[in-house]
This record gives sequence, C-alpha cells and structure tokens, in this order.
Amino acid sequence: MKTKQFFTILAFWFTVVLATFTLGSPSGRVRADPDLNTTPIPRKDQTPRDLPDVPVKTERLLRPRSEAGSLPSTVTGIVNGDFESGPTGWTEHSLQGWPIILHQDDLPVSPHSGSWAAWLGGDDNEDARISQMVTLPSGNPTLSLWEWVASADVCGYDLAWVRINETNVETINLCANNNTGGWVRRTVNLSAYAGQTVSLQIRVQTDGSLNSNYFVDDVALSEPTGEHYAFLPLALRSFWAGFFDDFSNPDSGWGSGENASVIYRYLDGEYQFYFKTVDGVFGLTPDLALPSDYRIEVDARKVSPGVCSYGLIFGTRWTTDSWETYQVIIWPTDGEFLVNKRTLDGSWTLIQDWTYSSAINQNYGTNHIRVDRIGTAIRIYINGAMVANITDSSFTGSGRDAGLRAYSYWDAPVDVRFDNFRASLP
Ligand SMILES: [Ca+2]
Ligand SMILES: [Ca+2]
Ligand SMILES: [Ca+2]
Repeated sequence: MKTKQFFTILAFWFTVVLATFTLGSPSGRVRADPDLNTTPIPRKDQTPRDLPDVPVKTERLLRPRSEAGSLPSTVTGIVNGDFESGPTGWTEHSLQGWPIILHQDDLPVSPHSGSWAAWLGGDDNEDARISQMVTLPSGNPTLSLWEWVASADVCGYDLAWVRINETNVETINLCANNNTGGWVRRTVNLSAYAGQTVSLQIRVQTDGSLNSNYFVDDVALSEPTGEHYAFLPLALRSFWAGFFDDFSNPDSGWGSGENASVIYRYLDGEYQFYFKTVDGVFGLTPDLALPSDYRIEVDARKVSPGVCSYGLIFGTRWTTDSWETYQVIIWPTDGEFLVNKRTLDGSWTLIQDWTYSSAINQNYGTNHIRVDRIGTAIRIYINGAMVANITDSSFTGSGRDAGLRAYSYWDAPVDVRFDNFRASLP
C-alpha cells in the first residue's frame, strides 16, 4: 500500500536526518542548507539601513560642488537615472545651496542602487530640484523611481512633486505618517505626455520647522507591464507601494536559470521550481525593501508526483556573506506546516514544528499562504484560516525581503508552482 510505503520511507529518512543533522536541524524534514540555494541566487546588492533619526543636512556637505552635468545632444530616455555618474545628465537647484546628488559617504541612508542617490530636503525653507529633458516613449510611458521618505513634520507643510513641464503630476506629502522606513517603488503614469520631449523634474519644498527628507534613486521609464505592481490607495496609512506579481510577464524581474538541483523559471503564468534531484532546496526573493509591518501572500501547489514542501521566506536580510530569515513551509502530502528561522551563523531554530491543519489542501491542491508580520507578531494564514499566532522578536524593522521557498526530498523530480505573490500592508 502506498501509505505504508510512505511511512516506511519516512521513518528511514528521519533516522538519516536525525543522525546527520543533530546540530541545528530545524526539524526532521528541513535540511540544514548552508546557503539559500546550492548556487548564488538573485538577491539584494545591499540592504537599506534603518534611519536612526530624521537626518538633517550638515556642513559636511558644504564642499565644492561637482561640475553641473550636461545633457546629451540627443535627448532620449533618462540619463543617469541611478545617479551612479554623479550629477551628470541632471540639473540641480537648491535654494539653501546644498548639493543634491550625493555619494553614499554623504548620505544618511544607503543608496537603493550602487553608491549614489539624490537627497532633497533635509533643511528648513528649502526648495530643491533635480531635472532633465526626457523624450518619452509612445504608448503608455510610466515613470518609476525608488523613494525613501523620512520626516518629522505633520502632513501638509513639506511636499515633494514629480513635475512635467513645470506642472505637478504627482504630489508626495512629506510627513511622519508617510515615512517609508526604507526604499519603496513609486510609479507615475505619463501617458498624457507620450511621445513628447519634456522637462522632468523632482522637487521638494519645506517650511520653516520640523525637518523632512526625500531620497530618490533609480529613476527610469518603462512601459507598464500589466498587474505587476499594484498600489495601495492613498487613504491607507502609508505611501508604501505594495508589490504584486501574477507571473504573466516573464520580464517582471524574478530571473530564471538552472543549477545542479533545480530549474527555476516563469512557466505558463506561474513561477516554477522544478527539482531534478533529491534533497534539493531553493529560494528566490524579488528585491523588496519591506516596511516593518507587512503582509506576504502566495498561491503554491505541486503539479507532479513526488514529496516536496513549499512556502514563503520573510523577514529576510542579506549581509555580504550570510543571510537570516523566517520561513513557513507546507507539507502537502499530509497537510502539515512548519515555521522556523535561520540566523546569520547558519543555524536554524524551530518555531513551530510540523502541525496538521485541516485548512491545508493536500497533495495537488493549491494553498494560499499568507504571513502577517505586525511588530513582534507573526500570524500565519492558510487558505484564509489563521493556523499560527506566534510572537518572535527577531528580524524586526524595515528594509527586509521576502520570497518563494521549496524543498525536494527522497523521490525527486518534483514540480512546484507559485502564483500571485503579493506584498502589502497588513
Ligand atoms: Ca544609485
Ligand atoms: Ca517642515
Ligand atoms: Ca498567474
């Protein structure tokens, strides 16, 4: 009988694992992998630091300004949108005389990309602008940028704008209620200017008290690609732009490839981990910088015979040589789930051992897995039912990542699929 064979194999495997991973194995079923995967995976180049306080520009920045950038003779797209060439391509203006496009040595936050970013504000009675001429594509051009709001003010006094031809097309209220606590992505629909050569400007004005800062990096133009970025209504308590991917566009940024253990790729509107070998493990993150409280959701299923587990990693942080994370994984073969965490020293700690839940759709059923991280609370929902309410004070704060996770065991190959990955406010 299939069931009996399964438990025989399970018992054998437990014995092997317990013998091999007595130290630090999170459970009988999760291998203590030294790396997230057997080969390096796409991940953040750097993790934004938490802002210790709302920064104020200091005299340290009063150094001779770099030569003002010059525009290329043929205007097209955005020049130096990641600021890695310093001010090249941009015209800067600061009423208070501050340089705006700065190297990380002069920034109170890590740039979103590379070593340079723009810092507007940071002083009272400031009017700061960066601008350049841009030729917008035809169709439905969208401006995208990464922003970090850090303000000590109440809403309505310090403002940022995206401006086209001196007209405000997007207004950002710089106030403590809208602090992002890290880099978040913003998009602005510029369809009204499709095909035109326009002046693109990012501007900040502050009043006479209570400091506000607006950091910007990676300004880019793109055609919208469907539902890949969903934005929360401004009525919500943060401007943090959530993240959503239904994997219908293979260029939405997750990448794809193959190593000795796994093929990972977009496939038919889903994201596939195809494990070729036994005891494979794989994870993938979409380079998020989450606020301190967040919700992560995904639909996951297996579509082939074979034992596997799948789920989410969250609270993930990378250092140059290690990483830390929580994970929740489902064991679809018999409807159980597990929660554990990995610390930078590589050890795993069990938080909740394999627990049966009738909420889990077994075998080939799709499971909607949701994690709410609120303060030190971790609430796990499967198919809408809360299956765990945990308090754990590790891995708090903003700027963390989340992503997909799956394991194969003793009978690979096994084919795992993910869909509708979403990050939002809880
Ligand atoms: Ca940059
Ligand atoms: Ca102010
Ligand atoms: Ca899909």
